[in-house]
Amino acid sequence: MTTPTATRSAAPWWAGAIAGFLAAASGVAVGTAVAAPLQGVPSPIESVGNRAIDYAPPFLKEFAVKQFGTADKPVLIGGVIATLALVAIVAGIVGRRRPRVALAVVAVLGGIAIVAAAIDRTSTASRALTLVPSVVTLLVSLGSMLVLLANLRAREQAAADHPLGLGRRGFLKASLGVTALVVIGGAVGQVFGNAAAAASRAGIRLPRAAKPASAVPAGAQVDVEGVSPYVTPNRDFYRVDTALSIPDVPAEGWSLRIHGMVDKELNLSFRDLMDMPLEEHRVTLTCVSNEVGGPYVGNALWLGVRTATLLEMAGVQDGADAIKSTSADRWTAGTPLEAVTDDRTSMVAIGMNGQPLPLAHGFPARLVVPGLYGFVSATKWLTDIEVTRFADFKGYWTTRGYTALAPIKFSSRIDVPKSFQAFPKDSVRMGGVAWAQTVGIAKVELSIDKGDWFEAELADEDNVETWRQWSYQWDEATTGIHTVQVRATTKDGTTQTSDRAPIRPNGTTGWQSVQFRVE
Ligand SMILES: Nc1nc2c(c(=O)[nH]1)N[C@H]1C(S)=C(S)[C@@H](COP(=O)(O)O)O[C@H]1N2
Ligand SMILES: [Mo]
Repeated sequence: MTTPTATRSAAPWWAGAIAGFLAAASGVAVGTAVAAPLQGVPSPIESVGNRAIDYAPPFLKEFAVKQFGTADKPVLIGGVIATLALVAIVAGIVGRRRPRVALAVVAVLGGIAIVAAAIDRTSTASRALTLVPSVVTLLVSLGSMLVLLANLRAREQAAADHPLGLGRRGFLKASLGVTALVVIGGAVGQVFGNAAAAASRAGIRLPRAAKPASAVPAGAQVDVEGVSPYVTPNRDFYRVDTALSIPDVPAEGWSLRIHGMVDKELNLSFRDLMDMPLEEHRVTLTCVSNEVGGPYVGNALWLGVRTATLLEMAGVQDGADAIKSTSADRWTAGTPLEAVTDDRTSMVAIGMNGQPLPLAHGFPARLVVPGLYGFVSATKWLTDIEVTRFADFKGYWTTRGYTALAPIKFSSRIDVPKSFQAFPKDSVRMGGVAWAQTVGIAKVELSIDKGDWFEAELADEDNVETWRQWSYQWDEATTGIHTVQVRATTKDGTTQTSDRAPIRPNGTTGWQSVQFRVE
């Protein structure tokens, strides 16, 4: 026989690619749909992403935060999906001739999802329930791959050889069927989410503070367009955490356990907290990942109970030097006992700028500790405080190349000018913020074109736990391109160093400089 068909050519590669893609997509879509209504159960893609976050080397995390900022999460999810799609497509192409190889690849991918789910710290449901979506994903993907490949091969061999082969048009029909699975699964997955926490939050009316905050001093906000608002609105407040999907924690059923080296263990409900003497304080939070001049700093009005009050109720025993706080998604931070019991206003906060905490900022409750970077203090979705010793544990980031103790390095920022902003010659107005939480800012200095340092005008101080604004009007401005640099001095007389320190292990230092134009 010399006819070309004698080579028994397989189905075209693109048909195999479609089969592989659809097999993976159907499994993921159905698995996601199954996970969606199960409260506290991450979807398979999220579980794989969560594992990637925890195992990623610190430099990769720094790269991601720097390159993508708060968009690092969608980028990670996109990466997981793209990798999965690529592997599945190749498996489908190979599967035209060697279906067993394709099925084995699907089994391995599904296995990875199952293992990721089994060790996903962020799940707040039982282990068994947490495994359901990934097992479903595996089974649906295997089934889809089997049906699609059988129909591809049915084109070249007698359909009767294949119990799953539906004939010549079988592949098209099967593809359409699997596509329907993908669409329906995807749609169901979208509908649910943080439904329980959102509903809970909507139903909460915060009580008034027994000790309300003083009014913001009228002169705390400088009158320079483009400078950050003195109090950061919730929607603009920076967000940094390891949570791919925001933990869904309704206030009802939530409790805060305070235990460890205490005389009396406490278990407090959200009601219990609301019924305690609440205080209100403005505190500026800062992330260790903030580059000099960066955006990961924000100032809010927090409503909550002093941690000192709670720890006094529990009775701290001798020998303790730390608290280990844990979130609903099992993230941890270690904070010096001193910082949560001395006279700074550390609190378990339930309100932010007059509202219940936004879901992304820790609803129903979080820690706020003035003067310490968020990774050693600001636990969101807080569920557990253990009084303990630093010698006996390490917080999440401390096991990943960051220090155990991390006071905020004081800093200053230029908000105006933005890079290459143009000013008319007769109104060169600059401004920004400086912070030295728990110490206070004494002075902000500027240098233009590397000239002598001179003092900017300081806005009124609110309290030493918040940032302070500054402004400067350059009256002798000359046309052309200029550079402005900023540095702050604290009330205890230390001036910002020009030495550049990287983010890891405990925060950046250096002077910010910005180029601008005068016309
Ligand atoms: N549960 C949990 N809490 C967390 C984190 C986290 O990853 N998980 N990140 C911390 C870090 S690094 C910072 S800087 C602050 C940021 O708080 P924000 O997102 O409300 O600004 O939250 C802290 N609390
Ligand atoms: Mo952070």
